[in-house]
Amino acid sequence: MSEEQKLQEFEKRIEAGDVIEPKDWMPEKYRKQLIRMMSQHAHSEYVGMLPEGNWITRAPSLRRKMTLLAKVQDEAGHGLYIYSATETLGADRHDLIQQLLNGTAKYSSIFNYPTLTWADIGTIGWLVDGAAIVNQTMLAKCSYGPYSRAMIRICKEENFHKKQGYEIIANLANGTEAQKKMAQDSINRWWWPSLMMFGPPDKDSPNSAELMKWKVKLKSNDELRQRFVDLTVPQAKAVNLTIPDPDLKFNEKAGHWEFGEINWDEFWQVVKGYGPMNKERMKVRNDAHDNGTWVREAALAYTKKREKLN
Ligand code: BYC
Repeated sequence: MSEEQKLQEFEKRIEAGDVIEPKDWMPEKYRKQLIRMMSQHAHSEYVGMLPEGNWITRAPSLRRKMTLLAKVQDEAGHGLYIYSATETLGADRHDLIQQLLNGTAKYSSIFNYPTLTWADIGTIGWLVDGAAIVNQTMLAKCSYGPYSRAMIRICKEENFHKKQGYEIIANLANGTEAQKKMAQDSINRWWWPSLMMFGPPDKDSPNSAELMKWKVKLKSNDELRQRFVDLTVPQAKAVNLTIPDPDLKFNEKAGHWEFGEINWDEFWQVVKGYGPMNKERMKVRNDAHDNGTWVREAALAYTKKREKLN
């Protein structure tokens, strides 16, 4: 079969809703797109541990500390599933991690903002995990089997993350004046960056057309962003918190919440490495990697010894 015929067969399978598995033929561009997107996703899970991780020692109760610890561990697990899934495409996990550490790989813009108060931990669970669920529920139906299966498990865990975050925010919103203020301030800072998580507007998204053609993405960046806004506005109202957008209004006819202009200059600045915390995040991730050298060496020595004994 010629390459052209293989491509036609592949596209027929995609059209029919087939799931593509690692040993199936796939166009090189499909493989490359998946490695790009999945590795950025895995890096986001890894770097995403940092803003919350620095609150583990400052959680306000033992219950909150245990929950946060479990959540941060879950994020590490998500990174590992997705790095494993990239290996089914022939990527080398060490190369990918090296790209993250040397600053040549992208990860989600959202993790370059600081966690200034305890309320930020609630807001991350509610808004950031909430946005991730909207995106990943779609990806759980994507055309590549290992990625879609990883997403099913990840979404289950993210749902728990979102609930714990919303519970923190609801408690603060029902608390003292100072607690309410802290919750509102946190939403004011995280709302717009959460909308940016879905990526640039469709008209400026170079990868979307190809990803949608191959059913890696089933919905566009703007469609998912709108769904997130529609789901989240009533949740904010339920706890009497205000979304920091004077242009927010419900369009009865369309059945959607219309929202204001996103600051795309800020988004691109953050993506290019000039966000409030980019440098700090990369330093901490590199330090953690360096400090873990002895663990990797010990694990390798142990494996080699066991291989000799067997
Ligand atoms: N941040 O053509 P586009 C979590 C880049 S972690 C940075 O629309 P695409 C959690 C994009 O990569 C879950 N970069 O791209 C963890 C592209 O650059 P390149 C995070 C962004 O791929 C811990 C360029 O802009 N979720 O939940 O079609 C604690 C043009 O964009 C961003 C995922 O990773 C961004 N926000 O669509 C708590 C989901 N947006 O590569 C929670 C998986 C865009 O061409 N990823 N860029 O140089 C996706 O669904 C898609 O990759 C995106 C972007 C929707 C993000």
